[in-house]
Formats: sequence, C-alpha cells, structure tokens
Amino acid sequence: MKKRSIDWWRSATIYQIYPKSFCDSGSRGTGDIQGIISQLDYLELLGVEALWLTPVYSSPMIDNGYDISDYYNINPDFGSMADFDLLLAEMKKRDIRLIMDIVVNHTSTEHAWFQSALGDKKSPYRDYYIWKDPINGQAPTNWASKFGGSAWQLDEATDQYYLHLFAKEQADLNWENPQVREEVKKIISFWAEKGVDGFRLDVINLISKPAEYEHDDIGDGRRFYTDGPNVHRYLQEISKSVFQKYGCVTVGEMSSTTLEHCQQYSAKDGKELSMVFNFHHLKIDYENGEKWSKTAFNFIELKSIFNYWQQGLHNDGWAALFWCNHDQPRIVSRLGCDQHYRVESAKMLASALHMMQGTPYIYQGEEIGMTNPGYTSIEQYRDVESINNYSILVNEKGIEPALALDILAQKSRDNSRTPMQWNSSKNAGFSKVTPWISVADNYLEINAKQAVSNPNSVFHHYRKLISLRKEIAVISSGDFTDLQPKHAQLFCYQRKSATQTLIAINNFYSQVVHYTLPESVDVARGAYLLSNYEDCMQQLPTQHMVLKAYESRILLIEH
Ligand code: TEU
Repeated sequence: MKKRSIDWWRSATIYQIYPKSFCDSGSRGTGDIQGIISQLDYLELLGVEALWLTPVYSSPMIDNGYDISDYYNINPDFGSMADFDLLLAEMKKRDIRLIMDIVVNHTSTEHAWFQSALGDKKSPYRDYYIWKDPINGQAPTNWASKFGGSAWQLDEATDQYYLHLFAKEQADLNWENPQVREEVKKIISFWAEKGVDGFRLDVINLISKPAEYEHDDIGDGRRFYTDGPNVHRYLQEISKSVFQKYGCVTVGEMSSTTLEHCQQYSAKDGKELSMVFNFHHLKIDYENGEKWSKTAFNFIELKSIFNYWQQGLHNDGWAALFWCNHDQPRIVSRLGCDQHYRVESAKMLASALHMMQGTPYIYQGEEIGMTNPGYTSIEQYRDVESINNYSILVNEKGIEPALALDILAQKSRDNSRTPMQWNSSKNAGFSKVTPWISVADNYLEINAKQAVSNPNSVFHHYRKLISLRKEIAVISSGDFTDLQPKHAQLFCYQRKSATQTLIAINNFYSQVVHYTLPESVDVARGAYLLSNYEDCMQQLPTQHMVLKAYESRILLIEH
C-alpha cells in the first residue's frame, strides 16, 4: 500500500455506502457485505480513497442499524465477521480506506446493558442510561424525539422515564458516567485494532446532556443538549486514548450545531475530530424551520450558508462537504431538475460542491445521478421517521393524505434508500429477489452499467472531480470568496492560494444567463478545467460568458 500523509483526507473524496440498499450477493432482498466486495472494482474505478459504511453491527433494525444491540458483532443480515475481514483485506489491496459508523449517543433497547437496566434500579447498567422520575404523573420535560412525539418513555416497573432523542427503541447513553466512556473507548479500539482507518460519529454533539433537565418554553429541548456542556472534554478524552493513538480519520455528525463549536471540533491541533458534517445548507427547503412542509428552496440563503461556513472553517477547522446521505432526499431531485436536465444539473451540483474547501462525500447512487423514486403510497415507505410523521401530519395536524404523501415524496429519508441501480436487469441488478424497498422506476435509463460505459455520464464527471482534487492544490488549500452573493441564478465563487486562483461558475436554474467576471479575474491566463457542456471546453475563457441551463464551468488561473 502507498504510504499516505497523516492528513491524506484533505485532498481525498469519500464514498458512503448504505449496505442495506447497496448490493445483495444472495437472495434476501437486502444488501450485504459480500455485495459490497463484489462492487469494489467499480468504486476503485470511481477513484474514491475511502468508504464510509453505515452501521453493520448487530441490530433489531428499527432504525436500520442506528439502533445497535451488540457493538462487537456483525448483523447476520449483512454477513459474518469473516466477511467483514475479507472486505477490509480486499479494500487494502485496492488502497481504499474504511470508515466505520459509530453510534454511541444511544444504543438499541435490545442491547444487553439496557435489557439489564430496564425494570431494575439496582442493575449495574442502570446508570448507563438516563432515568428521571415523572413530574405530576407526566414525562419530566416536554423535549421532543427527533422522530416525532415525546423524547421520554416510561419504564412501568420502576415508574421512571428513560430519555430517547430518537426512536423509543434507541435509549440515550449517560456520558456523565465514566464507565460509559470507557465502554466507548473499548468499542472503538476493537475496530481500530482490526485495521479500520477511521470513524464517522453519529450525532456526536448530542452526547453531553445538561445537569438539570428543564422544560423548554421556546423549543423542543435541543438547546439544552446540543453542543452540550462537556462535549469537547469527552471528545478530547476519546480522541486522546483512541483516535490519536491509532491515527484515525474522524468525522462527526453535528446536529443543529454552530460554527464556533465546529471550529473547535475540527481544529487543526487534532485534539478532537478531523472534520464535521453540519446540516444548515440542507434546511433551505424547510418552511420556517419545519422539515415536513413542501416548499421551494431558498437559493440566496444556500449561498450565504456556504459562504459563512467556508470562510469560518478556512484555517480554523475542516468541513465534510455533502449534498446527499441516507437521511436526505436526492440532490438532483431537490435542487436540480430530474426531468429535463437530470445529467446537466447533477453534474453542475457536483461541481458546485466539490470545488469548495473540505472533504467531499458521495452517497451511493449520487455518482450516477439517481433521483427520488416518487412513491405515491404510504405502503411504499419503510423509514420509522417517515411513517411516524405521516401519521402526525394526517392524524394530528389534519392534513389531507394526498398532501402528506406529497410532502413525504419530497422529504422522506427513504428517497435515498431505494436500491442502488446497477443495471437494467430485474430489480436494477440489486437483488435476485424483490428488494426490501421498491426500486425507482427509472433504472432502465439510470444505472451504473450504462453510466460507466458512457464517457459523458454523471459518473465520469464525478471521476474527474475526484482526480482534480488530488491534482490541483488550490482546491484543498485555497480561501473562499462568493463573487456574486446576491445573484438570483448563479453561484459563482473564487478559491485562491499564493500560486493559483480557481473560479467556479454555476447556473442553478434552467434559464440562460449572461455573466461578466470581475476585472480582477485575469481570464487571459486561465484555462477551463471542467464543464458539463462540451462546447465550453473547446473555447478559450473570456470575461463575458453565456451560461446555458444548469451550466457549470471551472476555471483555473496559475499566477
Ligand atoms: O441522524 C441524525 C439526525 O438527526 C438526522 O439526520 C435525522 O435523520 C434527520 O434530521 C431527520 O429529519 C443520524 C443518522 O444519520 C440517522 O440515520 C439516524 O436515524 C439518527 O442519527 C439516529 O441514530
């Protein structure tokens, strides 16, 4: 294997796999580890340096593996530990790193710790979780679960409530208990010892709960436990004893966080994490902050969020860049045009993201421009959050079922969980049998086999972006300036270092737009690196340009 620098991830691109929907090597209708192994050549061709695998540990799968019942074993639905070891070995052969998902804000209620704690105040594991007495016969606070309803569930045998910020089958761990922290170190060390290269830490900024549990008069309780009082101390502790010891790359998933906290989580001194995911740029289509609404996205807001985070983390932290993951609708359906300009808009969105500073993540299927499936019936949905919220919309808010389904079709996490579209054979080549969740109808046209064989596909555009990041230093090092923050159609930004200037010009809409670059940009010395329209690449760059529907141009100027 090639020797890599300690911060290899600063010029790398990482690929996210949601194993349940990636590739079924058997006949179960759900993806598995052998399925992933069978597609490693495809991922090597794409050129990604690392894979992030969402949880494959033992789990009752209420939340598709984010409810872990045993951190030291593989869920038999995905395969065995021997399959896992083989995956790691096959990845090493191809020089691809492995990042495991670690979910330690909560465990499954089927975990042995919780099973011992439930109904028994004297259990040695009782204090691994968070228990509170009822207040006036009610839950101790009004905090809401992120999946709808209360964040508290009553344990009738002991007449105490336990906290669950997610599903009631996901009980929050009590990080104030040093034994819990020791367990976490043990778990992560176990996987690091196996040769895993890094970790993605699920909702890691929610681990530190406040000393007092207060009623929230103005919100759902998140302000009390988000980026909580001891979170940096706990991360430093884990980092020192595990991440730094093993030289792991780490990415923290930060829910409703702030820039100031993220600067500290991902500071260059490496005392906490390598980089951070935040979600502010994906709330631009939430009406007044409400996810379960149907509304157009706010483009000016999107640019201002990117600008704020790009400038705020430059020199002072490191961003994980992403449009898609297993919790988000498909970006080409969300911000692009999946009907008339699917290929053009998927490429433009990719360029707009990948030319920023940070480490880009590609979510399975994004690289071939997969779309939302357009489900029309509640029976097609599988996700606990979608099913809960459908019921809240219809039964509690009195919204017409047709509108509720429309909202789900735009917002559901299942939009990204449809089976990976490998080829035009039955079930999109994902499985020999009917998959656990329906394949999108468009797989005959949109699939990996077709994309690999067509040099103009979205896939080859992503390949190019991945290789540009490795070759052109300013992409990972340069500063960031939005050249047109108020422009209603263009996201046009500059990245600058001592030796290079890179300009990314992206038309986010189908209308043609005329644009003149600022005088300060020395176009005569520049060359186009990439576009999603071929004729652009045959031209010499000029100050004035006419951009077609969803056109994107990347221009490099050597000083
Ligand atoms: O997600 C955390 C999280 O809060 C969201 O991304 C959430 O799914 C979204 O805001 C709902 O609108 C992580 C995992 O990525 C997700 O799949 C898990 O369900 C969740 O944690 C609980 O472990």
